[in-house]
This record gives sequence, C-alpha cells and structure tokens, in this order.
Amino acid sequence: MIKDDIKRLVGAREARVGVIGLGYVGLPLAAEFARRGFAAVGFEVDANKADAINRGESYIADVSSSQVKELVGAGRLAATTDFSSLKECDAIIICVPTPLRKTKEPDISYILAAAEEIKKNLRRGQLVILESTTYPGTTDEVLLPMFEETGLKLDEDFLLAFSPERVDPGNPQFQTHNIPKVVGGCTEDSTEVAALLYSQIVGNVHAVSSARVAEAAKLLENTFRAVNIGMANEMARLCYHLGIDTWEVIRAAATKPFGFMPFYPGPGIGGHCIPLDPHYLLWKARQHGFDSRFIGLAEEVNSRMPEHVVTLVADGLNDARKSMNGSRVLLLGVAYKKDINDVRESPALSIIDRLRAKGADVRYHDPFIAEVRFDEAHTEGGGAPLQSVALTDDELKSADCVVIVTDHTQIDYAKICQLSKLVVDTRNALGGDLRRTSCARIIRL
Ligand code: SAJ
Repeated sequence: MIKDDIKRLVGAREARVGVIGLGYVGLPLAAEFARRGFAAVGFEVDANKADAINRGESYIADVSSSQVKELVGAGRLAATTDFSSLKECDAIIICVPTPLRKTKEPDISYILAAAEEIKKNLRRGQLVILESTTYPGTTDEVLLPMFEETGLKLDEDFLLAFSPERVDPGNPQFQTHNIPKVVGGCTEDSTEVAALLYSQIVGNVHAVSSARVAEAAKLLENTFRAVNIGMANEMARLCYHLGIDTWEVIRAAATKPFGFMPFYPGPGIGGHCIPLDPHYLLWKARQHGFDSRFIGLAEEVNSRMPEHVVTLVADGLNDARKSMNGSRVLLLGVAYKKDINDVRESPALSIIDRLRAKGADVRYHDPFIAEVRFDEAHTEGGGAPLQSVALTDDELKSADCVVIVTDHTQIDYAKICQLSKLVVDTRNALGGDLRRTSCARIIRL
C-alpha cells in the first residue's frame, strides 16, 4: 500500500506538491506549501501567469510579489504550463473554476480538463485532491473512474480525496494557515494521507468519512449564506411595504445573544461563490428526484433585488415629479461587495442595465473599478461599457438620484448626504449619525 510511502515523504516535507490552477485559491495554497519547506509547482494553462510567478511577480492580492520572489529564488516555488511534469509530483491538488452554464447547470469542464492531464501522468505513489467547489459525487463518481481507467488502483497505487477551498480574498483575519480545512477521501487511507498533508500547513484539519461529505459540507456553507441573505432581502421588501426600517429591525434582532445570526439586505448577491454554489447542490438533488425549494426560492428572491432597487429609484424620482426617462442616476460602487475590485455577478450590472432600459442616463463611481463591460445577459439597456466618473461635487449635484450599491469604506458619505437630491441606499451606508445630517431624501432598502 502506498499510504506509508507518501506519509513518509509528507512528514519529511520531501513530497513534491503540484497545484493545478494558480488563481485566488491555488496560488496562496502553493505559496503556503513552499513557505513550509515543500517543493511546490503550479500548473497553469495561462503562460502569462506561469511566467509572472517564475519572474517573482504575484497577480493575487493575498500573495505578495516579494513572497513569490523569495520562494522562487529559494527554488521552492515554480510554475509551468507543461503538465507532463505532473508525474514528478507526489501530491496533486486541483484548484480550477467551477462556473455555471447559462442553464444554471454545473460546468465541471475545467475539472475534467485537469483530470485528463493527471490521468495522462498518473503513476504509483500519488495523492490527488480536488478543492474546486462541486456537487457531491464528483470525486468518486467522475474522477475515480477516470484515474482507474489507467489500470492503476485506488489505495494500491494512488489516493484520492476532496477538500473544499475556503479562501476569502482580502480577509485580513483568515488566511490559508488559520482556516480550518475539511478533508474527505474516497478511502480511509486517502483521508488519512490528505489530512496529514494539509496538517503541514493548516492548524486545524477536520477529517470526514468520505469525499462526498466534504463536497456537501462546502455547498451547505455557501447555500446557508444564500438562503439567509434571501431571507434578509425578503424581510427588506416586506418592511418596505410596512414602512418599517429593516436595518433597525435586524440590529434589534441581533441583540439576541444566541440562536440568531444577522444577515443584511442588499442590491442582490454577487461574487464567484454564493450565487453559483447552491446550484451545484440543486442540480445534484434533482438528479435524485429531490427538489430543494429553499435554494430555488433564495435564488428567486436574491435575483429580484436589482429590480426592487430600480423600483425604489423610480419611486423616489416620482415623488420629485421626475420620470426615470431622461433622469441622471449615479451609482456609487459596482463591485459585488465593499472594498474589493471584483464585479463578477455583481448586482450593479443588472441595476445599470434595467435603469438604462428605462431611459435613465446612468453613470457610476467606483474607486476600485475603472471600467465595467456588459455581457449578453445585460443588454436590455444597450450594453455599452461604462467608465467610472470622478466623484466631484458637480457629479453629485447633477444627479437626480444617487444609488449606493456598494458601500466602499473610502467614500465620503457625509458629502453624499449634503450634495445629493435623492439617495437610494441599498447598504445602510447612510445609517447612524448620517441620518440626521441635512441632506436630501434617503430611501433605504
Ligand atoms: N451579501 C448580502 N448580505 C449579507 C452578506 C452578503 O447581500 O448579509 C451579499 C454581498 O454583498 C455579496 C454576496 O452577498 O454580493 C456574497 O457575499 P459574501 O459575503 O458571501 O462574499 P463572497 O462571495 O466573497 O463569499 C466568500 C465565501 N467564501 C468562500 O466560499 C470560501 C463565503 O463562504 C464567505 O462566508 C464570505 O466570502 C465571507 O464571509 O467573506
């Protein structure tokens, strides 16, 4: 059995660790193994990324170029587009994207492409771990048969496990080394050795009985968020009809010291995890004839928030006897959450598209994002790219409505209050003492 051979290499930190996909998950992971004394090789399809790493340059904010330069200089970190080098690795970790197709069905094509490369180079004595978020069963129903087609046998020749990524880009408190790691193998040997490998770089490793338990745990984590955000958004729409301040309600409920966890309404959910991951669980459930209504309902509520925001803008303009058509609307923030430069799945894209479709003259200011381009899903309003405008006094004064879509910390919200005629605040950025400053009308989500 190869378990002991790999454990010896891992224990001595002589195991060569290959990471497929050097994105916001793979690069920090490869760097952490290298930092702990392992030889780490990143495998990339993008030669520009591989070249940058080998030049000692990082393109991921959570890993500094100086750290990459030091690790590459020490010969402990390298990157390559030559996947044949996979055969030299004792452990191979897959960190590739798992997007959704237009039909909202899982797209595991990146996992399959990585698995094909591993299959070509699989040899006796290797541990393979999948980290990409996917539906329960991917590791043992899809990857395992692919690898056993080579004639190599699980446990006798190779080990196979799943361990969900939990990277939270830009989080100053939680990084690779102090985020507990769930690990589940296709066999006990696989679980044991994968757990030993991660224990070299993570303080808390939580082993579970199978790969699919680990796959399901990850989906529960993020479906939990999507469903609870959906509840907060539904509460906001209900409170709007009841004339109750949603944020005040949540602040009050959050005083409960047990049995409650605050989530907040917003303009919709964006990012590369929360809008997508639940659909992997939903798809798998349906394969087994089980329809998870919570996931579908959360998706429906969350995806309708951009429409609700546009309604608030229309209501505000209407109260000022203005039509949406021809009004100047300035969005503050287009990133999917504050203080980052990522617009993936951002609700701002839908809000802009909808406002434009109603004839509004839409502009935005986002200190993190210079330009926004629109895909085919957002062309009702014409779909022309937009550039961020400077947040000048004139820009604020000339807007018929200002919409706070992303509550970036560095924005001067007191100035927004003083110079704007109408503000639709989807993030409670004007909460607290700003409520009392002399400013225009505020409509709060
Ligand atoms: N959002 C709300 N209300 C909330 C919380 C979030 O509307 O109460 C919105 C955000 O504005 C954003 C979307 O939901 O548009 C997703 O927000 P998020 O806080 O979940 O941020 P993400 O997408 O970066 O999620 C990641 C996830 N991390 C991983 O999957 C490894 C998630 O599990 C983390 O909990 C989250 O970061 C985090 O806590 O920062």
